[in-house]
Amino acid sequence: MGFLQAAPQLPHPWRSERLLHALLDRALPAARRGALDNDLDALGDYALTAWQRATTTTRRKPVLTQWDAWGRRVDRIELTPAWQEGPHVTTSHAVLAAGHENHEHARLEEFARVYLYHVASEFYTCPLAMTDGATTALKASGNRALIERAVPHFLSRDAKTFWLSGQWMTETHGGSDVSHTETVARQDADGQWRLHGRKWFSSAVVGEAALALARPEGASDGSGALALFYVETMDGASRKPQLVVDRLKDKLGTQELPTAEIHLDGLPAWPLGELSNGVRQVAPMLNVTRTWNAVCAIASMARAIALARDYATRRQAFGRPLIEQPLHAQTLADMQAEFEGAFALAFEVAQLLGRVEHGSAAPHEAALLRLLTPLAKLWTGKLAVSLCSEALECFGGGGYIEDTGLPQLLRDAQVYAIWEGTTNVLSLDALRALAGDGLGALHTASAGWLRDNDDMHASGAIRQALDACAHWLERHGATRDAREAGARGVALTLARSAAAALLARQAAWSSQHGDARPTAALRRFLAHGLMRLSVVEADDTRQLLD
Ligand code: MFK
Repeated sequence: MGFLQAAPQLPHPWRSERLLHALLDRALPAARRGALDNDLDALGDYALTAWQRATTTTRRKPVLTQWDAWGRRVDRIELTPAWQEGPHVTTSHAVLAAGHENHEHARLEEFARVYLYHVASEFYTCPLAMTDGATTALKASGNRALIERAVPHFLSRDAKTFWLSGQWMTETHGGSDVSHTETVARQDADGQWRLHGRKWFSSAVVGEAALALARPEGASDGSGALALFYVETMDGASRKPQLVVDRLKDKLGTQELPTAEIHLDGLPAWPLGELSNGVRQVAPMLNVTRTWNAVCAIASMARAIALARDYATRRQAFGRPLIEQPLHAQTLADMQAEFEGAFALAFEVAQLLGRVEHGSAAPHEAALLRLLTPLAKLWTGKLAVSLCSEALECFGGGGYIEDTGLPQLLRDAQVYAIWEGTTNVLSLDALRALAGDGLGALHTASAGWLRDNDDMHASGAIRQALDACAHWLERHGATRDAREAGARGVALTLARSAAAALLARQAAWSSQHGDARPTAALRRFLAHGLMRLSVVEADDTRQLLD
């Protein structure tokens, strides 16, 4: 046999994870930091084993069986091994429970686990995100009866009592604009609400509960008239007959995740609060799932870069390993710098969420969280696609071959920019946040993040980008079309500016601890530029689309 290329080896996802170690060392009190180690190490072991399994076994997809041999409707869904393990892994590592503990670092400790578990979970993290979001929305609703009934299950540390929750918003009319929601809530004579309608993307159909938007019978059109309901899907071991699984979606990626089209045929439901303003009531859930989206996006980037880096040490071309080829090394370092910025922003959102929920945030931090959540989601979603694509290219033809396990990274990454709101919808959400005090909060926060770093070039570039955004908003603020047309440019510029300031904070801390790599990441990130503002020329846009 001739030459055989050595396959890439995944380094231990926790022990080799420099950024997460440094972040936790900087952000957590020593006792809390020490207590996390075993848990994160075990999750790293799980992730490593899952990668080895994925590259040595045939990939499976979930299978829906709608009818049994005797003609009974059963809607049974067989899951992949990682999904079958999901409840045990989640509860034994207290992934969700950690995030709802009563201290300001709870969310950071939760998302450190999510980051390590995500890729191995085969997107079991999707329903976990929604369960976390449902918990948050229920708590925000103040509905004691529903909180007492559902939250102990959602936060259970025992797989036997653990429940997953879905988030049923999207219908055939669309997922971004829910104002045409057709699902109707009718009240029985005995006062029980029941949902009738069709939900078009249900990613937690194997779960035990869901939060669903529906229009109370007789309510007016539009999204303001929608109400938010809590439903349960199971009757003991069987799915309730009023919930029918029509089919599983055939998706580009996330193929282990059984996303379903479903019918609700009188499913019992309980309103969370008032019988309108359901979008406002579900917003806490959206913001939590968007944080998950950002953290999961950086987890995918980390995996792609780890494999590409390892391969670059094993693969020889033109007489030396790829890692010693200047242009290949340059490409990998560019990816690393962008990833470090995205990592810093996603985890800052996680930390802020924890502080705001715990009541220990500084006065500007609620507005900051409101702005950084869509920014982190939209930027990391896009970046995951481009970095995973670039990583595949690092393997040449091997990156295009299914059983290397690599193409799946790119297919899966595409989802981050779509679900929980597309890049454009999130850019418009950032405008909502900027209509409040988002920009002022970001100015205040950036000044704090830059305080310990004396890199005048970095602070100058960040201030210049923030001022350019403020100026752009002043100039286009009064014209809705112009403001919306340029929203993505503003959002990306703000995301990059925030990331650069966060990198500067980490660089200052790491330098004091003898590590110059974050400073190199900051320099490289700044060299890629912060400014992404759009030129808004409505006439050109019209002509180009004619
Ligand atoms: C592995 C990773 C895990 C990720 C989890 C994956 C789960 C995947 C499954 C899904 O994708 S589920 C579907 C997710 N769907 C979306 O994310 C919806 C995308 N569309 C939007 O976000 C639209 O902007 C929105 C539906 C919110 C538009 O609705 P409206 O009713 O036209 O919005 P409007 O009138 O601007 O806002 C209504 C209220 O909500 C306002 O408050 P007020 O009534 O007090 O004025 C808004 O300020 C508030 N609001 C909207 N978005 C908010 C928010 N408040 C806080 N945070 C937000 N993000």
